Amino acid sequence: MTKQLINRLRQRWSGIEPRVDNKKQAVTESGEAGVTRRAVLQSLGLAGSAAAVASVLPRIVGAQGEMEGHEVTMGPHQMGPMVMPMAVGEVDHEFNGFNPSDVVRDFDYGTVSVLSNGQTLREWTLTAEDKEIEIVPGIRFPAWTYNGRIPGPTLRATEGDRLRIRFRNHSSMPHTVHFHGVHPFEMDGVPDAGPGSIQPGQSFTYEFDAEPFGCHLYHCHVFPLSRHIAKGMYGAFIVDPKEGRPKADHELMMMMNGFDIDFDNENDFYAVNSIPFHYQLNPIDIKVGELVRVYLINILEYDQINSFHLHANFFNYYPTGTSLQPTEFTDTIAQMQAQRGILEFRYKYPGMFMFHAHKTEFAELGWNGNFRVSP
Ligand SMILES: [Cu+2]
Repeated sequence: MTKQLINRLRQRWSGIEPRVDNKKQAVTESGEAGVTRRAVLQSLGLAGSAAAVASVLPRIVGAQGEMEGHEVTMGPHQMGPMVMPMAVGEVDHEFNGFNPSDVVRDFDYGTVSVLSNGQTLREWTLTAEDKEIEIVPGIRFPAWTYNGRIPGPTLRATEGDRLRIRFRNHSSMPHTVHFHGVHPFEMDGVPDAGPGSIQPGQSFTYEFDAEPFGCHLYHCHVFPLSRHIAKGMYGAFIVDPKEGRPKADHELMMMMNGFDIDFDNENDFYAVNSIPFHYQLNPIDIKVGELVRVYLINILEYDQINSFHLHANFFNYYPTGTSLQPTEFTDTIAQMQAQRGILEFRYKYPGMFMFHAHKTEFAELGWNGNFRVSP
């Protein structure tokens, strides 16, 4: 159905022919689901509004569509024909207040002090805010955020640290912060624990010790949970082992997510760190032989499973990051929602290497990036 929407809008405003055959399209268009989506779009003023959608859809071009009488789309690097579609143009990162090229390397260690018992204390402030985010050029999504960004700040600590997270709700809706990890009941951040849902204008300070070490996450746990997560209320929570991990040349946080821009409980775009195609348009620079460590988390709502595939390479995989020994040496892993893990790899050859969901529909709708490996 996502493709139907994209195809219909592509056809209406860009003149590009649909990617599916007419017979199949006719059948699906008469289906209930297609009607529903169209009705929703019309109710949102999108279906007939050139302003809202025309400005973006022509920029979403597909290799397959382009090959039906046009040249194959090339990536910005011009290293060869792209086998995935790509977005042309950038979103307004300044308007959004965050750029995925920064988010991927942005680890927030908090304000650090030492308690009288010698324990390290880390303090953060998380503020819930309603905010519009430009997801693809021309389409702004009415998001709910932590600190005005999606994902929220990547909170990073060491096992055994005391964590103090002041949560302020400046949003129009009740929210919480639910951490994955070990903590007392009243710190669980669900509506029936401790302070419960934090109402607009209220605040609460969550405090607990960081355990166990691993690659974790936090998210709002107010119901309807799917809506609170799909609107953008989540972030990474990384706990390093006391003895640390081997020094890596690059540490990257990748949160696999998506956006349901017409609120029909189906995703319309997919991404790592929120902006579809961002790392395809802005490759991540690494060098041959360097150790790359990726903290990978799937927060995707509505779809049952997500995946990560690395081109021309294999990686060691540490599920949930809770062991220093990898369990798998592979080039593709799958994660359900909230499943996460750590990937480690080095590139043997220079070049432009893709990484993407191996649920290829997700890749075609934005979850696609590149590592630019230099000698
Ligand atoms: Cu919420």
